[in-house]
Amino acid sequence: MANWEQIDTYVRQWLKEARNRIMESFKKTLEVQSKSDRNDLVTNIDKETEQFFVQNILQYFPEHQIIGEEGHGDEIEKTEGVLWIIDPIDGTVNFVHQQRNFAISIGIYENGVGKLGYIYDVVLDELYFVEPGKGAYLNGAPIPKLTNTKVMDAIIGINSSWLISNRHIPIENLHELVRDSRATRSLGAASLEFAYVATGRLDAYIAMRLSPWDFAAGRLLVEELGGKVTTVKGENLNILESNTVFVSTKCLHEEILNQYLLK
Ligand code: 2AM
Ligand code: CA
Repeated sequence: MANWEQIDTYVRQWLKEARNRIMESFKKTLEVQSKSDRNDLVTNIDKETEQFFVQNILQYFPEHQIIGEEGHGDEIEKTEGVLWIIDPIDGTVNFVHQQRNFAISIGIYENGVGKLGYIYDVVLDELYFVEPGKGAYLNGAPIPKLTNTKVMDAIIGINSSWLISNRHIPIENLHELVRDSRATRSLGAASLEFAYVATGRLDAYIAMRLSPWDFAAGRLLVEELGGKVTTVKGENLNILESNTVFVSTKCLHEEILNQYLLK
């Protein structure tokens, strides 16, 4: 049986250490490379931060499995045992261009069930933490349950590039949603957009392509607070695959799904 209290203590310690390293890195020159396309960036700090977590986890918990964005565990196909899903820097474009609005995201699952979730806004030193069934916290203070709202009063998180074209939802439907809502915002770091829905700063978040490390922690956080997390077609997310993602408070989820996304 995993000792979740002990794991939690270590994760918090490692997050602080990773923060110190990342803040120090601002004084040095970053090595930036492209991955799948020229706007899909990775830096030496993404890679070093992933390595830092992997080495620490395996030192104390050699039997645990780890999937990291920068390549660790990309062969993993099963959710048996304890599985860590890590994005060492979520929002790398923001990290490189803005030196803010990025986070470390860690979701820990046991046999496919979410056990602990961490989204750490490194620069603001804000830690969103969830232990499903036991509560969700921002820097130790309980986060209140989500309250519902209607589209006309809602702020929708969506990257405007999905309004130009996407393979999943007719763009006219998205244009209508944008027109009917109060406002749209795009932060450029999926885990923080989940955290924004969790804390009521956004009412919904829509993305057409997120990987497990982008949502592993965020979905646990939003679900704990009474929100709903599905694909843009309303289906369950597969934790080992890339998915479209639609995050929202419960009633708004139904309204957006029925009136816009599935119309
Ligand atoms: P990243 O910075 O860790 O790559 C940007 O809108 C958000 O989407 C970020 O959270 C970013 O994570 C994620 N993202 C960017 N490109 C992606 C891709 N090709 N697949 C999945 N997620 C991606
Ligand atoms: Ca990343």
